[in-house]
Amino acid sequence: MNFDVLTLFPEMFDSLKSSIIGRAQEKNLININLINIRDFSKDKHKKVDDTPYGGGAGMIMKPDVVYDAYDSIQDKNAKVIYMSPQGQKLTQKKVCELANEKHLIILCGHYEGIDQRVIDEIVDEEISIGDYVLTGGELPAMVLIDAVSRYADGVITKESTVEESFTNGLLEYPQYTRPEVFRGVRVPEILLSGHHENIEKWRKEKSLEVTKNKRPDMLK
Ligand code: 4GY
Repeated sequence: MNFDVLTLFPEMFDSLKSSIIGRAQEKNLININLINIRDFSKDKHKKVDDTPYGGGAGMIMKPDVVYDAYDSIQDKNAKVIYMSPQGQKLTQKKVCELANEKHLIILCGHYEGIDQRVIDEIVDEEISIGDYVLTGGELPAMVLIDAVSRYADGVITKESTVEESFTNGLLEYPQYTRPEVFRGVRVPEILLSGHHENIEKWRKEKSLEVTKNKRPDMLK
């Protein structure tokens, strides 16, 4: 799985060096290539934005600079995704679909956004991580990379992607580890029984109960 990220703030992606995604990169299970859009400014002041035609607040990212950054990527078959609150909502189903792509290019806007002409020219899909407005597309891009990378071979166990919440339409059952008694509360006795069938039955019941209580909308 290959990700190219077009951004004005590549340093924001440093957190992907940590934990599971960091390890996945070290093992070459995924590849994340950060492209600084500012490197493609032709201007001596490295200008990447300008005031909006028609007036209004803030700055708009220039289409020529964004296009040249995109054009520096050779693969014209890669899917180009623009992170925006106007996009289709990201779901586990969408994550799973994107995981089947070999190469994703993720475009991150900042300020008041990007000139519409370059969006229309290069973007295949607009994706939103939720109905709220952020200062840029970088955090959403990291959310997408994290969620999609979990499906790349070897990043996590197959069981973890198959048994998790949303995949089976239910929330996860509660989990416990040592000690057996914590602040006077015992671990559910059945989990200590070693009776795998009963444990599986209990977990299914708990999944259903948790979903009923926390996300009744998921059962409708
Ligand atoms: N929500 N889901 C989101 C966002 C910030 C100005 C366009 C979101 O995906 N992206 O809030 N993005 C804006 C900032 C340019 C993107």
